[in-house]
Amino acid sequence: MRMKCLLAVFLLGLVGAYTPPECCPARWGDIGALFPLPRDCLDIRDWGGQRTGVYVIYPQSIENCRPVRVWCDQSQNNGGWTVIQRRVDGSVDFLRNWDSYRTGFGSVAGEHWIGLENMHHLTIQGRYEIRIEIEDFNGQGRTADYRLFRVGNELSNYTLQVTGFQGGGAGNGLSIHNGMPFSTIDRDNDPWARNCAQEYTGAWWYKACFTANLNGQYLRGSTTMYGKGIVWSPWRGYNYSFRRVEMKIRRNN
Ligand SMILES: [Ca+2]
Repeated sequence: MRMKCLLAVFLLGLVGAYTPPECCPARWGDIGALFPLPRDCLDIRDWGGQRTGVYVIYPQSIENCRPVRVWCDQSQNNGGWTVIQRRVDGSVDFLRNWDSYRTGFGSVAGEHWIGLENMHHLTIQGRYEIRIEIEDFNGQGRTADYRLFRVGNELSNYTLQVTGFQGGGAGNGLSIHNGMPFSTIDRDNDPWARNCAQEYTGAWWYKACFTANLNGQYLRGSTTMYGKGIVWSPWRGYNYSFRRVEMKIRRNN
C-alpha cells in the first residue's frame, strides 16, 4: 500500500499543473483504490512527500473532486502543515470583496489566501489544529497555536470555530473571534454598528471589531493608521503591521 501511495505522490508532484478529469474517477473508481488522493499536506507527508513546496490536494468533500493547489510546510514541527494564508512582502492586494475571499486569490508560492470555501472543505475532513506564525520587521518570529480550527459553510457565512489556545509566544489574538462569521468590505456580517472590514481595511471573522486583522493592509511596521495594518494586537498592539504572516493547519485525528 505504501508503495502505491508513494507512487501517487510522486506522480502528482511531477505534474504540478496536472488537472484530473471533472468527475475525478480516480477517486472512487477502481483506480482510486490503487492511487488514493491526498486530502491535505499531512497525507502528502505521510506518503513520503518531504519537500516543502507546492502540491495538489483533493479535499474529500469538494464536489467533483476539484484539485486545490497548496503550499505544504513539511519541515516545521514535523511538517504536514497546509498553508491557508500567507503575507510576505505586500505584493498582493488583500483589500478584496466577498467573492475573492470565498474563492481565494494570490500566488500559492507567495502571498496567498486559499479561500473560505476551501478552508471549509478542508477543515470538515477531521479535526484540524492551526498555527499562526508572525514575524516583525526586526526578524523576530512568534507563534500562536490552537487545538481546533474549523470554518463553517457559506450558509453560516463561514463562521469560525477556534478553541484550545496553546500559547506560543505571540499571545492569543484569535479566541475572541470564535463563533464569528466572516466579513468583507462588501459583506458586513459583524455585530458592530458599522462595517469593521471597511473601517479597518481588511476581511476577517470580525466581532467589534478584532484582536487580529491578518488580512489588513501591508503597512510595514509602525504606523499611525490604527488597526488598518496586519495586526496581531496581543503582541504589538494596533499600530504595528507585521512583515510576515503564515496561517497553517494540520489534521490531528
Ligand atoms: Ca456591522
